[in-house]
Amino acid sequence: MQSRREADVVVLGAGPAGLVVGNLLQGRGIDCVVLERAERTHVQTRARAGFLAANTVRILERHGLDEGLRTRGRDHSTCEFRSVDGRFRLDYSGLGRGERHTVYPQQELVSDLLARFLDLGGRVDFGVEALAVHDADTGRPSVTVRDADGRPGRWHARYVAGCDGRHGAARRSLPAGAVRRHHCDHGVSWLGLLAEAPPSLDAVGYAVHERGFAGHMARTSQVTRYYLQCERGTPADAWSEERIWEELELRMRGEEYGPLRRGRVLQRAVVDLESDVLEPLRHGSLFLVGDAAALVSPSAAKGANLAVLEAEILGGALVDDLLHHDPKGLDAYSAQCLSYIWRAQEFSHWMIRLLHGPVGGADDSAAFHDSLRRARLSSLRSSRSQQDWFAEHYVGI
Ligand code: RFL
Repeated sequence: MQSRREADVVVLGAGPAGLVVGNLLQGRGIDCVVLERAERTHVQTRARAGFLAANTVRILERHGLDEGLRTRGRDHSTCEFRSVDGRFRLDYSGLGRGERHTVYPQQELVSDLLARFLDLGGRVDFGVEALAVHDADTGRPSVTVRDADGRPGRWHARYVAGCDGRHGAARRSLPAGAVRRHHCDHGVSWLGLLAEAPPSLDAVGYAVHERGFAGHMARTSQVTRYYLQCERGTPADAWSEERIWEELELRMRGEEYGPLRRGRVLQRAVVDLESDVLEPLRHGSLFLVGDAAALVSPSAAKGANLAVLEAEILGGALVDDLLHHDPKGLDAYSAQCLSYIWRAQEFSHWMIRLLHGPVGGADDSAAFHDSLRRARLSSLRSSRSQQDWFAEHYVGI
């Protein structure tokens, strides 16, 4: 027997996107529910992003969702590039629009958003998996679910906010031909690591090396994220901790610029650098938000920032429609978000070409592309206008 449940807005997924939408709706008294496949502890401990753009911080501030990041987040405004041509630093708070990042781990942001939503009286059903969105082309969509006890259920709504990521039910429920998927596989993979070690430099470190890219990103005073470019298909556990640190040391040129501060590897995962964009982001009463709308490769740390921005736009538009019968925001949602998404994609793509050599082979074309990459780094090092452009896009969204 399926129990019948209703809300004005059913939000799929309790990530940054779903919880910002939920907070905006709940804060205005709109009847909504968040359905989340995972358990609460999993959602609150999933370490992913860490660099929040200035605009993300402003959005969270605007809606009173910034208390944790204001007290525990740390300002960050320097990145350092290392390559065969030496190293240089950019303090981007003095370039472009003069903005900074706030370093605040995604799991902490999610925990804050969740706590606030629950304080406002919001409802999150954990352990409930959305299976499919039905009748999105009507004004009365529904969502079939598998409840925490394994039983089937069905939610009815006026709108569904699909914030359930890249492999969620929202994407799967789009009828063939309704939405176009633009996809790009960058042919590059990263071994993403979280190490129980203090940061090794007071900057984001990007090392361009003939053995492949290596990256260093602060998270907290005791935990640092590292990335190592690896061959496609490498299992996450293929490298011993010793090999990981040796490879990081080598690619980051520790001998020349100072050794890395080592520690236990707490988490590892291989990420294939891929990007995609769905177009349009609305199908009737179903809206795609965050990673469900577009996957941005982590090369420029844009994913969580876009998720928050799109969630604010959708949340505001739903409030206008449901409380003031003004559908203009919902009508404009897709085009407005797509313009931000494509700009973020363009910059992430540029970063990928800045940080990685040609994949596969050492033929003439590979050598040509490698020289282009060196030229790109060289103009970033020496041209003020290039640095301003970089800063604006690096920290902006
Ligand atoms: P999320 O965070 O994936 O949340 C989706 C939620 O939906 C749930 N879910 C379902 N619930 C119900 N029914 C279903 N059928 C469901 N299917 C899924 C999931 O359990 C989950 O809780 O998506 P959202 O909210 O769109 O947020 C997107 C961001 O999480 C993502 O873009 C970023 O983490 C990307 N990213 C980074 N972004 C940044 O802005 N800055 C960074 O520094 C940064 N670093 C990263 C990253 C992503 C990484 N990975 C995972 C590739 C570093 C890494 C390693």
